[in-house]
Amino acid sequence: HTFDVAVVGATGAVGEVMLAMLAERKFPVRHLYALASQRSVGAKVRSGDNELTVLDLATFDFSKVQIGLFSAGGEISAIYAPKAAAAGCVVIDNTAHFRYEDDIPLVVPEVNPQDIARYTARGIIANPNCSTIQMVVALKPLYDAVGIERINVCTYQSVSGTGKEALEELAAQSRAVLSGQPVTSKVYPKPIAFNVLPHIDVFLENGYTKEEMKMVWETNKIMGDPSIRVNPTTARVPVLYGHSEALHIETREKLTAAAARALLEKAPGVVVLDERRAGGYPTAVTESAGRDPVFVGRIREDLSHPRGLDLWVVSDNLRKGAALNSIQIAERLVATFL
Ligand code: A2P
Ligand code: 11C
Repeated sequence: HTFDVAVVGATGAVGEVMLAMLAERKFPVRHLYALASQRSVGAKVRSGDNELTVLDLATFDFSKVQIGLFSAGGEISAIYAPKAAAAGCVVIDNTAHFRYEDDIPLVVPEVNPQDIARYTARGIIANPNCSTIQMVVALKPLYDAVGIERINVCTYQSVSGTGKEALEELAAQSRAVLSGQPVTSKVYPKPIAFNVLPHIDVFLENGYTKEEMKMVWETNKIMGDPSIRVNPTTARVPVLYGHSEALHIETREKLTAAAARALLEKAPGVVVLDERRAGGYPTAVTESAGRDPVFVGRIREDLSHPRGLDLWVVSDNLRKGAALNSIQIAERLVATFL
């Protein structure tokens, strides 16, 4: 059985990885359509050995496909995802637009695969935010064992989370700094090269940013437990690919670092790298960029809390944080429902 698939936002940072990973994972594709804005019509993109010509999203007939992988921004999904669903295409949407609606499942296959079945309500499945995905993959085995009351998390997020323009801005600013030229910022409000910005997405009334509140809302929804309290600070760092996170959690029952390590070592999608020596931990550049797992290190008991545990969690935001998670949802969808 094979499927016709459209990638919406095929020229973008996530879309390119979606095309590559469909080929890499041998997803059973019959016809693959690369869609983007009118600006890109006629451009060439690759999926494995195949070269595809980009088509205009605005005039595409979604009755030609059974699956649509959307990653062209929330405003595009708002318009085109319902149209595609009405034409009989199941949409897997990588934007925030539908995530918080009750009748839209929000899925991380390692955590709540059962929710995929609820796609029938609207024909849309939402893919969570990258920083949430890697956090819940790492926390699910600990949650199942001892419960989690509270999560304090600080993120160190790469610029590819913003998109292609941000990758170019970091490169251009880095060159400018190193050659003594003036630095100009367009994508971010302050320079990102050699800097850290405590700001991702827009500011909300409660003083948190939307990226931070995504981590709260999405964790509660994916874990199916509104009692987990989540307190995030999200920061942008001058890294190209891969988000890092320092998690400080309070479990319901005491869990030792050794027990947590044993649980994480057999958890799906997780690789533990925790050697308590120089370099014995995962980083975005050396372990995670271009690879699939959620890497976990620095596992230790919190000195300041009797049921506290600390973890360092790193994953490629374009892969497990976006394209890979969407394709894993699609793999389960076709295996069970289509
Ligand atoms: P395009 O390259 O034609 O602008 P990124 O997240 O890396 O910035 O990429 C955004 C993706 O969303 C690109 O593929 C971009 O296509 C696509 N996109 C942006 N605006 C539209 C639009 N109005 N219609 C279709 N695709 C769009
Ligand atoms: C970032 N997390 O790193 C964002 C990108 O809600 O899907 C993904 C935004 C989203 O900038």
